[in-house]
Parts: sequence; structure tokens; C-alpha cells
Amino acid sequence: MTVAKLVYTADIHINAGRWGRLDPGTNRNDAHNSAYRCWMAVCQYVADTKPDAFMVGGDLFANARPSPESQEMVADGLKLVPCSVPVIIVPGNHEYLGLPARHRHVLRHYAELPNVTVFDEPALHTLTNGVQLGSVPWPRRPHLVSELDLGTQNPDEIDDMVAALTVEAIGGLAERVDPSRPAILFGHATIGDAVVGSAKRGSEMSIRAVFHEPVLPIEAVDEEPWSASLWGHIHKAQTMGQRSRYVGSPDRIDFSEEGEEKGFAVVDIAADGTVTVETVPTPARRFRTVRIGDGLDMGPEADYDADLPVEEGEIVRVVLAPGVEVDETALRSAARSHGVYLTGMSRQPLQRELKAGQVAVSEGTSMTDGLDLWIIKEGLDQVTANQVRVEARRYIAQLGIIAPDKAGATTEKKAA
Ligand SMILES: [Mn+2]
Repeated sequence: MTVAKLVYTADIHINAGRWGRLDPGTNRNDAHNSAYRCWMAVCQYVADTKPDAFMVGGDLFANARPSPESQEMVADGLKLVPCSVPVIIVPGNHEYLGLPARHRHVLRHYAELPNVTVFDEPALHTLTNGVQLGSVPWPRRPHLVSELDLGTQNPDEIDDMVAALTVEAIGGLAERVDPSRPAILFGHATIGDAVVGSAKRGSEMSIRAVFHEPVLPIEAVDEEPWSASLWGHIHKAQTMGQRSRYVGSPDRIDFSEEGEEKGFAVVDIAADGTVTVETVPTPARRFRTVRIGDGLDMGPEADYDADLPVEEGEIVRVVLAPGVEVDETALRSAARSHGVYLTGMSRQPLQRELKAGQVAVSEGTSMTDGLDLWIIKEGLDQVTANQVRVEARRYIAQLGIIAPDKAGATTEKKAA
């Protein structure tokens, strides 16, 4: 039996605008309109189902100075939410992008709405039904460390200090939690060793290697008393540890998200304390890469009008194999007749030749597939090979990239 239901979303970036064109009907970028459609879908779900709370984990905007129209687009969604549903919002890093020190961010406007609370500091918010929400805004560097002497610290050390202060604050919230009642942690942060997408398939990178930001260790957010821990900031939906996850952005921002499912999270808390997190899909726009001439998607001599492997409404890029020429005019005309937005064409770089002893690993190869190739190359015996596989899986699970087999209190379910 359900005792409480919560809805969580983050990373709307309603005015990001990348890979969009002007829509004459609204005089807005159609990327803005797509983000708006997804945001309105989440808010409409909240309006229809009236959960016990609606949590918004930051990055509603692309920067600290969204246009009045963009601010109204976010307000449109919040105004759909009935006043009986509390809305808890924390800012993400993008709400601070370009914001002068000590100025207030744009989300403060929405705190004027009677059911909306905006937390700028880590806070514990208890709903009328007793469910406790630990709310963690983006660990903001200048704000958190303003009291400290930073004269001799390098930026990485400052990030570590900010992360340590945030971990301490989350610990403080945990101490105040009533363990007899459910508690959910949410916010906007970089966690442990989350994986981020790259526009090149199969070349995802660990967050540490990509950004210089405060990184919260997974242990700090993945423990009792929290039954579930839901985060924004990384747009690629993924589970981490035993009960933590990035819910992912509700819309697709670029080609790195071509194959990703997009949605928002619905958290169901049962009478026995079991927490289930379900992903509800959003009407995210679709990106597609069409490879011509390398035997994958289409041959250069194909009838583009008939064979272009796209669906109406998609944002399409074409990648040509080395040496392949295409009739660009015919391709553009085919894109128009299929109702897709052809963003451009590029040429695949020449492949490196393999040197002796190197292993060919194709794009999209998983870590364990790559390991199997290495095992074959090294000619390991069965027993050793199996030991290597077991140790590697344990290590990968420790990194938090792949959830270990047992998923603890949080179970995963995907909506149809
Ligand atoms: Mn962010």
C-alpha cells in the first residue's frame, strides 16, 4: 500500500536552445519549445496525480539571466500544480551562471507562489504526512567558502573543501531525520564516479576527468537514513550505489543523448517503508546520426527519399565515411520531405591503423566486452580469466558505475 508518492525532475534548461531553429508560431527557439513541452508534461502529471510533493532539483534555466519569456515558461508549469501539492525547489549550478556574487538567483521569484519553497542551503523539510525531504542545492563555491582563507588554495583544493562542507551538511540533515519515518534525499550535485555522455558513441567519461567541480562521494548520499537519493546535474539517467540515481534530464540536449530514454521520477513509498522509483517518459525530442558509406545506415548510392533512415521530427546529422561523396542537395531535399531537421554533415576521421599487440575495440564496447577481448589477446587460461572477470566486476561495482546485483531497498521499475 502506498503511503506517499513524490515526483522528481531536474535539468529542464528551458532556454538552452542548442540544435534548435526559430519557430515562427511562438517566436521562440524550437529547442526552448521542446524543453517546455517536457516541463509541462511533468507538471501536468503532477496536476493529474497530486503527489505528496513535487521536487525540482535545479537547472531549470541555462544561465542566471533567462528572458522574461523563459521565466514565464517555467511559471506556466508551476501554475498547473494545485496549491495542495508542495513544490520544493533547489538551485542548480546553472542558476548561478553569470550571477554576480551575493545577488539572488531567478528561482527566488517562484517562492512567491503559495505552495513553492526554494532552499538555497541544505535543508530538511517535513511534509504533513511525516515524509522527510533532505534538500541539497548545488554546492556553491564562492558562497560556501567565503569565510575561509583561500589565498594559497588551488581550485581543486577549493572544490574538495566545498565538497567536504556539503558532505558535512548532508550528515547534519541525516542526524535530524526521525528514523521511524521515511526520508528521501534530493538535490543538484556531482556524485562519486558518475558517467557522462559524449557526442562520440562509446566514449563516455568519468565525471572526475571532465569537470573541475566539487564531487560528493557516493557514500555521503547513499546511506541510511535515506531510503532513496535522487539527483540532478548529470543528464544521463543512471543508478549509483544501492539507492541513488541521476534521474536524467526530461529532454534531450544533444547527439550524445541519441539512445537515452528520458523521463522524470515517481517515488512510491509503501507502508512497510519500501521505496520504488519509477521512470515516467517525457515527449523528449529525438536526435539521430545517419552514417553514410561505412555499411551501417545507408549507402552513398541509396535513394535518399526512400531510404533515409529517419523519423519525422528528428534532429539529424550525417556522418560520411572517408572518401565517400554524396549529393548534398538531394540529401537536404530528402530531409525536408521526411520532416526532419538536418543540422549538417561531417566526415568521419580516418581510422588509426592498429599496431602489433593492440586490440580493436569498437564504439559502444562495454568495459566487460573490452576485458574479454583483452583476455583473449593475453591468452589467459580459463581459471585466471574467470578470476579477472570476477575482480573486474567487483571493481566496477565499487566505482558505482554499474549497480551491484543486489539493489537494496530501492527497486527499479520502468514504465511502459
Ligand atoms: Mn547542473
